Amino acid sequence: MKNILVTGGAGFIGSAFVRYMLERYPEYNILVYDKLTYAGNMDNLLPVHDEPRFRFERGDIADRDTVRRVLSDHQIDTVVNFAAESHVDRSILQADAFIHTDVVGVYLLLDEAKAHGVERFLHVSTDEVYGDIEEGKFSVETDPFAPNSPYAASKAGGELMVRAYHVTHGMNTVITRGSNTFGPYQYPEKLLPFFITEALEDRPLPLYGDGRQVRDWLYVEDHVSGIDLVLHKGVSGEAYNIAGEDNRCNIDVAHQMLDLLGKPHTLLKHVPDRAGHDRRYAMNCDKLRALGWQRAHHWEAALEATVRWYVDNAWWWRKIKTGEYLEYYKRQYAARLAAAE
Ligand code: NAD
Ligand code: TDX
Repeated sequence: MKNILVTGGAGFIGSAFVRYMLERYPEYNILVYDKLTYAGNMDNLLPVHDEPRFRFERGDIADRDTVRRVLSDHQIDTVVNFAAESHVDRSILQADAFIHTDVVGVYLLLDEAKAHGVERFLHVSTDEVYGDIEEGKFSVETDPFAPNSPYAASKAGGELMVRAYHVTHGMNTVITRGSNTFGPYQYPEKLLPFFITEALEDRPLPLYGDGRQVRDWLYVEDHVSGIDLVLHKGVSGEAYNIAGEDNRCNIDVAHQMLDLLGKPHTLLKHVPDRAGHDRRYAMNCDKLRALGWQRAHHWEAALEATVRWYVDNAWWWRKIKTGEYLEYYKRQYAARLAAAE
């Protein structure tokens, strides 16, 4: 392993992975290949911009010719695929881009990686492929898929193609299924960065339904250390859950965040629920632990560090909250907030 292609490396988790890998492995070269959609942001890569082992090419994983050229020009031996449309609410509004990237794009990237003779292909997936998990149960890697949102279904489709290329073509693949990730540089449409940045401006925080939906919260640095371990030690053809094992409901998370900011809980508004909203995600992570992983960050400290980062880096999110973001905000929240209880 020497020349690693990181697709989607200008996004939230991909950029954290790039920063981590360049620091941890002085012998690796990293090429980020990213379409720079609304979620891709070169500011996320500013900390590594001057690093000679870092390169960037703009492109779409569903553009076969460019993928082929990039694999060859940069003598890529390893692919780590983060590229995705990643927001459930957007997939409910319109799913075309999800099928394009998370299904067709994954197929084309895999197919070109096979043709080029890539030695290792890691695909980043999600706990959402398991669907809604009843109280007391924790998903294991062999559980059946039951995706409920168009986003989750597109991720499940991409994953199944990775599996098929392993079984049919003998490709050396591994898959990670991460849980709800939070931390610095997360696009402010996801719950925590959205609520933190809105609260900083004393704006209402739209909590879907009763706010008692449970998510398994994972700090971004623990997510990328899990991916690193699976990349190096995961068994070919296998999938690995990466879970924070911090199962908390949205309303409690929101209250804790507001307390850290010193903002009133009255900013929270119960709004009409997300369609098809999964009530609970929860995963068992013993398989990854058996490879030697353990999380380094605990909830309280990680939440505090995250809140502090958005307070200190308003330059980063203020630039984003313009143009397309405001259009999306209006489509997603205007009617909901008008109907708030
Ligand atoms: P993100 O939306 O912040 O970033 C996605 C990146 O992919 C962006 O830089 C975007 O420009 C790029 N991209 C999108 N379409 C592309 C295409 N067709 N070709 C090339 N690049 C493209 O997403 P994220 O939160 O960093 O998630 C990264 C991966 O992790 C995704 O595969 C997601 O499904 C998965 N995941 C995310 C979470 C989470 O909580 N955020 C949890 C588990 C798994
Ligand atoms: O405005 C909101 N109000 C609200 O109540 C938003 C944006 C979210 N929520 C709720 C919905 C969920 O129960 O908060 C919870 C978290 O929502 P998101 O941040 O949208 O994440 P989720 O839908 O759980 O999916 C996330 O985890 C799995 C990531 O976005 C996915 O990319 C990942 O695969």
